[in-house]
Amino acid sequence: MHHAFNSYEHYAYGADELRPLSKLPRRNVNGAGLGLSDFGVSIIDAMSTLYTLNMFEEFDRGQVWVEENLFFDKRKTEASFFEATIRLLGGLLAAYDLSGERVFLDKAEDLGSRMMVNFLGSESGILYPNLKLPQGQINIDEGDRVNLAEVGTTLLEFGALSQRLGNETYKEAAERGLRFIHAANKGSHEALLPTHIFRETGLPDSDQYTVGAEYDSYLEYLIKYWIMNKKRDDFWRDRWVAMVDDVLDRLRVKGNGTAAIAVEFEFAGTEENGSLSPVMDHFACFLPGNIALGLLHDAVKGEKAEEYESFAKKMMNACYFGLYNTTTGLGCQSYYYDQDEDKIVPNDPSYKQRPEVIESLVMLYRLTGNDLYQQWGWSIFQAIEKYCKQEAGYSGVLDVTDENSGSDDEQQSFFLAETLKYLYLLFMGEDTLSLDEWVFNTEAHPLRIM
Ligand code: DMJ
Repeated sequence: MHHAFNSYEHYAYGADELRPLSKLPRRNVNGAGLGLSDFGVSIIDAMSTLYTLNMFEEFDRGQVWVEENLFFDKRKTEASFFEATIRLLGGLLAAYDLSGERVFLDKAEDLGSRMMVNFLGSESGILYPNLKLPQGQINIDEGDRVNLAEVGTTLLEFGALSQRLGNETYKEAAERGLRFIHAANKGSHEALLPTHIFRETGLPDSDQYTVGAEYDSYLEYLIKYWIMNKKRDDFWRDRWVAMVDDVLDRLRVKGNGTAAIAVEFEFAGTEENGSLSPVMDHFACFLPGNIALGLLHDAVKGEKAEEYESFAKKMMNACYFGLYNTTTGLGCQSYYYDQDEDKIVPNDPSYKQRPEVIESLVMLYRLTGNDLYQQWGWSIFQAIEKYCKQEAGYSGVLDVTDENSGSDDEQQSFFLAETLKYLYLLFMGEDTLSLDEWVFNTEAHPLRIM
């Protein structure tokens, strides 16, 4: 973290990210759709990790930067609502919860209140995903089609904002669209929705089902929101259980434990046009950890809990061995499991510093105490040291199957927020950001359970 963040401070402070090879600032974070331009994303995303790792000098400099430079009424560009929520709003709220410094809550309130227009513009309450700051307008030409990760990843941040401000408006806005989606699809026998729905009706507009990209954090937040609200509203837990059940029924792909993966493994594939294809992307690997988190909080009990735990462990195998069993020991972005040949074929061989596998290792380690999960995390860390470390910071690599494929010249802000934080947590005792007291948003920003 010292090497990554101090390099960013030296070469790119205030820009969204560092280009570690070029030693230049990267001015635009390309997340889902539109980027976040010059919001100092790496600073805000790093704050909760800096605090957790006792890097208080860097944290204090970050606070000064936020006080002096972060103004949401001055930006001219559009931003992604999703990225602004998870990186900026989540980062500010976590910095507030950890440090108690009021400026972070004030900035979160300023941002959150400007984002409200994206909820209020639609009759269903399902949000418009393109954020315009500072004009505060929705783009009514965006079209009527939205993906569930974008519309469903709001509960924790807007819920937390409401709790801290004592103002229900934010939480109600976040809940309204999701309750609408549920009501609109109630007659359907399946809880798992496709990746896309219509904003005005909440009904499906796709026949693609996945727990990976475009869906992931919608599912992730249901159980986390239940936990964040001290398990008082079972609606959210019940939605999560119904969806996980559907994943196990419909998307489960079983491997027989030979060839590339020498252990029993299972994963959630992708269904399109009614047929299941055994493709696993890195995003989907949040799920073993998310299930482990639900189990740590007794979201299900008895036989169902046993079934969930067994699936989570086998999916962890599929994530670690399927993605990370490579020449470099770095994880590819996605793979295809050739069931006939019983072999793993990387689909996209790039390594993008993603956190999901390490996040799940932390949760499974906390659930089981099995230090195998630490060993896997340690070997990922060593591969990062060997292949990603540059003179300035850390980059991704172009091809994990080739030791000499070269760097992508990007140090992702989520590498600071998530990948390094989860690696650290994997080797700390369970009292460090205890899961009884904290819930992590999808960018690994810890929010205090209040
Ligand atoms: C992060 O911004 C978040 O984890 C998000 O949920 C998915 N994409 C990246 C990391 O892969």
